[in-house]
Amino acid sequence: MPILSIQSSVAYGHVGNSAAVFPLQRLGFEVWPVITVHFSNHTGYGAWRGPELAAADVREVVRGVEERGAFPHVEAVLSGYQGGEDIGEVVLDTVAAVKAATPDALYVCDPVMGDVGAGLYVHERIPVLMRERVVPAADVVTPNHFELGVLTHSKPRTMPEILDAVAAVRATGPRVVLVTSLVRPDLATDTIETLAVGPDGGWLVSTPRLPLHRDGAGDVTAALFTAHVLRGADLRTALERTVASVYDLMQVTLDRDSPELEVVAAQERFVEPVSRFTAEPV
Ligand code: PLP
Ligand code: PXL
Repeated sequence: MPILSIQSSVAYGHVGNSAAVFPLQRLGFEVWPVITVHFSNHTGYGAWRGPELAAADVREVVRGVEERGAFPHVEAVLSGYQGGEDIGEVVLDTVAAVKAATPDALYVCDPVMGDVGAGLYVHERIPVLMRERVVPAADVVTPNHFELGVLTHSKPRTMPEILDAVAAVRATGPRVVLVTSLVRPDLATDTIETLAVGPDGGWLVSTPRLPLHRDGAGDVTAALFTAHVLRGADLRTALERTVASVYDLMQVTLDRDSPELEVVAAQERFVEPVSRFTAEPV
């Protein structure tokens, strides 16, 4: 069943829907992309061209999809980079309408706001909306370490602090929290962790930190995690498969010395990752 994916689109490179749609399709999912911005490239370059879509335009596109009688078929709504400050309201209304048609539909919110390196890179009102309205409406949220701090007004560093912050997010609504790009000061700097916490507990995966950063890795992570959850994988398996594929994608990108995630070259790795990482309970 289809995934309605509300995210940015870029012509050059791979972030937002331009990172998420193809891996989902490669895994066999039908995807209906709704775009929130149409940029030349991601904002990490410091310069880009193209419009943020007006909320009214995004709403029109969603309405047209609904008018096809399609909402009863939607298996999940996935949202990412929002662009304008009022896109959050459109996402919330879309989720409500999809859930009215399909109560079991999943809402996966990637609360894209920034990262440890760049800081906050969205309009200043977005964190408030995300914290107070959007995240509470989600079934699954996928913040990175920095965004977990923004959502909880905290700077969690140690594992107990991180688990407290995750519990605080879960208390607002979401059943599952996936935290990406965890960097703990008490851990070797060449290690990166990914944490998944659900109703039955939490799992942590450690991987080597590859010497590159590429925007869009979080978007691919959220997409793959959504796919594995929809396929019925338990939390641990969904986490392990997601991390293995993203690690492979980073490795392929590094091998090719590419400025952008090599989502096409790495396509087999979404289906059959080469790496294997084992999650430990936390
Ligand atoms: N996720 C995984 C599983 C990784 O191995 C890496 C880099 O090695 C990243 C993400 C990249 O992290 P970031 O986007 O925080 O630089
Ligand atoms: O990867 C997050 C993201 C999504 N969409 C756009 C971006 C970024 C990060 O910079 O610029 C347009």
